[in-house]
Amino acid sequence: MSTPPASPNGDPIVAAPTYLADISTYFRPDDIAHMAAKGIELGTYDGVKQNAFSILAHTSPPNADMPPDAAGKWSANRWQTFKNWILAGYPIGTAPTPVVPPPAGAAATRLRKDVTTLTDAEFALLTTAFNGVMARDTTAPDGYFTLAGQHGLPKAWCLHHEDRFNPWHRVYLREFEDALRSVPGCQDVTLPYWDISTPLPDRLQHPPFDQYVLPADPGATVHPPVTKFFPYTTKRYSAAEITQNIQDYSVLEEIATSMVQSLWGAYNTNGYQDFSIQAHDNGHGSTGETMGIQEVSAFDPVFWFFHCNIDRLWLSWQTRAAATTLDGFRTRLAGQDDTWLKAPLPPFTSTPDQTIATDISYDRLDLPSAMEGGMAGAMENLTGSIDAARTFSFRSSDPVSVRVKGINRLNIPGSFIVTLLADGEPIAKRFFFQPNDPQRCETCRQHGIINLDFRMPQDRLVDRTLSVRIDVPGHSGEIGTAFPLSQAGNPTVNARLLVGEAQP
Ligand SMILES: [Cu+2]
Repeated sequence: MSTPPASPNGDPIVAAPTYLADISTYFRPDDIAHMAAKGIELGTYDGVKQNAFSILAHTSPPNADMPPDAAGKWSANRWQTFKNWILAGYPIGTAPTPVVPPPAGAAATRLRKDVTTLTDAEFALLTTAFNGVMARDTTAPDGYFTLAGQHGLPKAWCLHHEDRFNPWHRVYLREFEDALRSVPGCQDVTLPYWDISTPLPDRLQHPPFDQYVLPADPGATVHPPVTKFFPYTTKRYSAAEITQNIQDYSVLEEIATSMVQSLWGAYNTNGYQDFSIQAHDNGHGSTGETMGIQEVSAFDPVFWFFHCNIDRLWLSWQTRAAATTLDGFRTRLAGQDDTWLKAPLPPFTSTPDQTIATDISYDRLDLPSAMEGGMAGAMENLTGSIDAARTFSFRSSDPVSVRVKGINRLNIPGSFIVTLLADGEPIAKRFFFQPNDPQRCETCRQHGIINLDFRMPQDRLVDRTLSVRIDVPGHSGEIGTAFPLSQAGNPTVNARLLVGEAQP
């Protein structure tokens, strides 16, 4: 695998380069931003392919005029690799799974598996580990009650709907996994995942994974105290209901859309994490009443398996996007603010930049084969549009992107559901996951105005009257009175066709 060096002078010639493993790392965020200003897209597979011969001409040593700075000039080897890529027919490839050596003295890389594929012996050990952590005292720092309480009540450290969402949860899962491994005999246990594209595994429907009875009041120590969660037993939907909800909330479509994003994006800007966060929120809302309530969601044991899958999906995207190293990851920011990479992840001591290259691995990543269906491995870049100088088209098969924009979530008391209606009939819905009192949550206040994106075939929208409804489950009944839009910031609805390159 290749990691972009500080200077390209040390590049070896790669005989069979691919876009994801090699070529995509050659364009620095500054290069991408600089050329984007001139209408040349270097941050995507399609953009680099379209401009390949021009890039070759401008980067040719020793008289290259691009990149403009001397330090960034391509070596003869890099230039030859780029030429090899053109000659090979622009292969996209799949970036290799990173092999990160474990820290000195540490155990081998942790391999996390699909919970349904654990052997009976492995599953028995996992059960022992969960029982062990759950049996610890409510005040033990490595006990289940304390660990789950870091997410919602009473600590509410969790970060959602912002850049640090995926990094924070990666560290959190590791801390939980460390606790499982501290149970005697369980030192090799790793946290498995529930692949949400498959039904809720039977293994998660029996003790100790089916529910958790809170042994103490998680709201007693907050100010003012929150009294509604004690006594409390976590509640989950049936496996059949979950499957239906996942479909109704378009969770798998949102995951698929997240995977083809070429940029990381910022929250509320199209990019990987925007769709990843939406898929996450909708997955929470699909899984259970408890999973839909931020204050207590982490107490439901399914939370850990669900989030392990979210982390697996993130690593899948990182791998597809050649973003498993910090340098590679930075190219996916394409000039956006990166100060968050050094921001804290309380209560943990690590920072987001330290979570990018991880020694966690998974038995399976979601890597659609680049060969299958030709362009299946291509990524889309929605932050821009297509140059007018190129040809483009609207195809009747292209989906429409509908954005419900400007929802003031701070006035909404808890997680809520936004339903899109056509001629008064619901055609799509999205779940938004947040605390019951978002005004008191600092990160919620910083991102108080939010957008929700829907994608759907044009024929579901054309010639129909669109409207939006907001419901707050647990308040005035699930299908009860809608939340007044005037109190939710009077959101607007924007629809646009996704413009495609004209096919030759
Ligand atoms: Cu979550």
